[in-house]
Amino acid sequence: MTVPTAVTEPGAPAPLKADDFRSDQEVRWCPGCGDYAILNAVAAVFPKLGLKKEDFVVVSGIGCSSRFPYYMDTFGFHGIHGRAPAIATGLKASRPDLHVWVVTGDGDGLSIGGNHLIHAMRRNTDLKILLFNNRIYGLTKGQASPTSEIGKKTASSPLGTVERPFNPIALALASEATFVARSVDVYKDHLQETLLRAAQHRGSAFVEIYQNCNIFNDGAFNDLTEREVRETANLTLRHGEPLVFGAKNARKGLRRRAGDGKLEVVAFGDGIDESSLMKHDETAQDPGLAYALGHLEPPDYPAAIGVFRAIEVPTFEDRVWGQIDTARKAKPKADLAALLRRGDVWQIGEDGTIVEIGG
Ligand SMILES: Cc1ncc(C[n+]2csc(CCOP(=O)(O)OP(=O)(O)O)c2C)c(N)n1
Ligand code: SF4
Repeated sequence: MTVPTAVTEPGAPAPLKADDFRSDQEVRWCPGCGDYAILNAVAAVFPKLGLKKEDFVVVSGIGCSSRFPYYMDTFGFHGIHGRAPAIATGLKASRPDLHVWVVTGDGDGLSIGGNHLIHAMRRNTDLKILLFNNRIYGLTKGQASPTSEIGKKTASSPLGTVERPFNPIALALASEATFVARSVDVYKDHLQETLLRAAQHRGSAFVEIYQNCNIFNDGAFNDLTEREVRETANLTLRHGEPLVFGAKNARKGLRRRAGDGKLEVVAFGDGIDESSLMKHDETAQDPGLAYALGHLEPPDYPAAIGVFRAIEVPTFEDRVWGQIDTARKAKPKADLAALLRRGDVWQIGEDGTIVEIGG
């Protein structure tokens, strides 16, 4: 049940590098797809964990993003649509020593797989769950997904979608994930930092990654990522620090509005400085502020990126193995074969005869 330890013993093999985690498979994503940047970030983070390649398993569902396990030189499992969390939960429960990562898309994880995803997080299974959010179904050529905005015209919504989108951060918080974060495919350093934090967390670590699908939803995150707007459109969350954003000479921040308590943007000056702003507390037991931060978006607010929540509670597999240990101690001589044969059990012989072997 222990997490594998770093390879530090004398005579241990040389530390691994990002390239050691890349497989020899031809990468089949469209040129320019944001998935490449995420693959590079994951390959850069894995060696930092000091584990062996065979300690990692990457589990996916179906979608462009779910091709991920082929491109990593680790163990991997390309599952069926939406079922990566279920497969990963079974694996982690039976082999808690493995470092299990789930790669899923907004369609895979939030539509057909929504139920599986929320329960993996509710249980606090020690999984690192990366949700590639391109707000579209990429693999099936551009249908609306559960994160597509209202009015989005797609192959499946020619007049514009009429459905309200999911907010993945809110969903993860409501499911009681113990680590909830958001990053962006093109924010190389931020993405790596966030993935490393997720990797080091014990429990369900959910990371939403805004990912550009340049073929079917190009520019979906331009209002954050374009150079001219980056400084004002992004609020980077830092534990214990005030919620500040904006250009150096035009700093702004967030505070609670008197009266209704809603988050409001205030500009520095006229008595307003860092001390008048709210501070970010990723360890808060009450996820209320994290929930509000997860909903902020341009143009009225900056979009929050970083770690919204990081709390420690026992993991699913710790509880499962704790219970197994208790049961084993209570009945050290339990006989599984006898248990299975208890009651009315028959064996059918090759000649068709039935012999009663239980009861
Ligand atoms: C049971 C089942 N239903 C539907 C499909 C068709 N299908 C394949 S991938 C996909 C959605 C993929 O979208 P997303 O998870 O957002 O991944 P992306 O391709 O954008 O990375 C769908 C609906 C399927 N493969 N299996
Ligand atoms: S269709 Fe979109 S998500 Fe899929 S590989 Fe191409 S660019 Fe990437």
